[in-house]
Amino acid sequence: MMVVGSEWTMGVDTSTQSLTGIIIDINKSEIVYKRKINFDHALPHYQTENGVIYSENKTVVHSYPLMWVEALELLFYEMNERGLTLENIKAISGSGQQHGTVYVNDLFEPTLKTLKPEESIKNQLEGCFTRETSPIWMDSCTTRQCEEIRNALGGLKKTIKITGSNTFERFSGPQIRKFSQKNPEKYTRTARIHLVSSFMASLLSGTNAPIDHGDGAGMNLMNIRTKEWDPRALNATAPNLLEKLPHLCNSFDIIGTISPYFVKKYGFPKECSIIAFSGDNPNSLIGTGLIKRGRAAISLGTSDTFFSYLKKLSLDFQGEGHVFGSPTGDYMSLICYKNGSLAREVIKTQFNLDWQSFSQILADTPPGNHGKVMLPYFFPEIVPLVLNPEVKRFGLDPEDKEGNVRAIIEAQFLSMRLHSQWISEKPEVIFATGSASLNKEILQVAADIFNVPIYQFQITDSAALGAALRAAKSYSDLNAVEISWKQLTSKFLSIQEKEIIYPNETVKDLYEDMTNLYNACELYFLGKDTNPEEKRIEFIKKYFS
Ligand code: XUL
Repeated sequence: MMVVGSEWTMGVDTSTQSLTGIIIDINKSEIVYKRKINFDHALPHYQTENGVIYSENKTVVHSYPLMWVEALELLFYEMNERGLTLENIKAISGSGQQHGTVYVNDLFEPTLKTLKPEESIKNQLEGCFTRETSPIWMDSCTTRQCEEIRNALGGLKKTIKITGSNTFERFSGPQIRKFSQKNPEKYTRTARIHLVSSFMASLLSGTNAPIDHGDGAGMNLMNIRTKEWDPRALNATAPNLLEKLPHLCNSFDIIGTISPYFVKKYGFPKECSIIAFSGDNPNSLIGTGLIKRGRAAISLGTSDTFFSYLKKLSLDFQGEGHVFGSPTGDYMSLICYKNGSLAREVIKTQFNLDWQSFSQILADTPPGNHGKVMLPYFFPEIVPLVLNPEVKRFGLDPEDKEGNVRAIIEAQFLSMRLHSQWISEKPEVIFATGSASLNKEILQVAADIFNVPIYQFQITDSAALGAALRAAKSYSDLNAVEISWKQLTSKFLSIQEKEIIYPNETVKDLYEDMTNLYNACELYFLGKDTNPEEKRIEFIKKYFS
């Protein structure tokens, strides 16, 4: 193919706290532009707290679809202001926080098709929603609906076999069911129910966009084997649901070209391809180069996730983990924690620390924390399921600054190690992404607990980068330029590698024992086992006396 001018692709990630755009030059293998728009700061009129709005008891957690729309336009406006040649952008893909649902009426699509460049999209879309706010992944108010759907599908095992996951409070199916039960009239008027990813893709393509298999798997509605909507799951969820859902598609499908609105208003080329958007975790799989066995990633963001590439479908019948589609067309496993960065922030703020002093404490305190253990349920937790948040400390004074800092970080990775044991493909290396992955001392704790090397990247926005790489792959395929996932990701990721953090072999046994101790504390908290105090004393005797 003859190369005329620069060839750029773009990834846009609509996450919980911000919207990030990354542009890559696919011939020069470099990042041309990166910008993060923080919702609280850039769009204060929505009055969000860390990008969301909480109900009083924190079980209902929503956000504003129009805020995401405004952030997207702000991103493009700034790109124009910076003098970027948007004509070079040949393809765009995107990423969205998973599970969140957007409810639009029958005006949505006709409005998208006729957007006027002299007005903002936000103003033009104002009358197009049947629900002004969207329940997002942090919402945990659908326990009843989870139970109802699970029972209708024949119980836990069957639900997992059909949809790839147990029913979870944040998953789209239970959320849709609750909306249809509480607001039947609004539900009836809903013409389409989008995920955050397909909603954002709809804006760019100017039409109701499909849902890809990666994000579709996080709904309890898609059959994980056939990758089609499962009629049993749809019937168990809400009436006439099939007609309200977008089509399903491959993550690598080109779903159209960019809507004329963006061509006229910002100068995108009219042939710019829009590639199916996907969830942030499937995008991060590509953005961290997880395209072969033996590799896993931890993403330390608003949510902490642990995920890995799966060549073959492998399900967690304990019901804690999930299997989603991978953008390569295979599968990925994932476990997700709500007590990620927001929980770390609580401890940091409580002791008036900055990240530097927080890290220094981690460097100065011993692995094993003198046997002090914390179960860090500052917010409702997903793994294990804790709906009524409570922080439980074992041998740990709430005022002990050093002890609490080390305890929260150890707890987060001990829990990941413990609850990822169902994943058949064991990691030999772990890639770290998300804002907290900048913190080397946090990663050292992870390396020691998992006893594997951790790779730190310079770009911590793996979801946006993954989307830009996915756009590059589909664009190359379209132009018959052969490039494998491996070639593509290594071109961009090898230059991003910052540091490898090696595990300290002398604490291997200590963390083996501490994982068992943590398990005992957790089981006790959940009412499934006796008080772990004796085990804790034994642990202290073995390692600290
Ligand atoms: C994954 C999950 C979160 C969101 C937000 O199941 O709920 O990771 O995707 O990042």
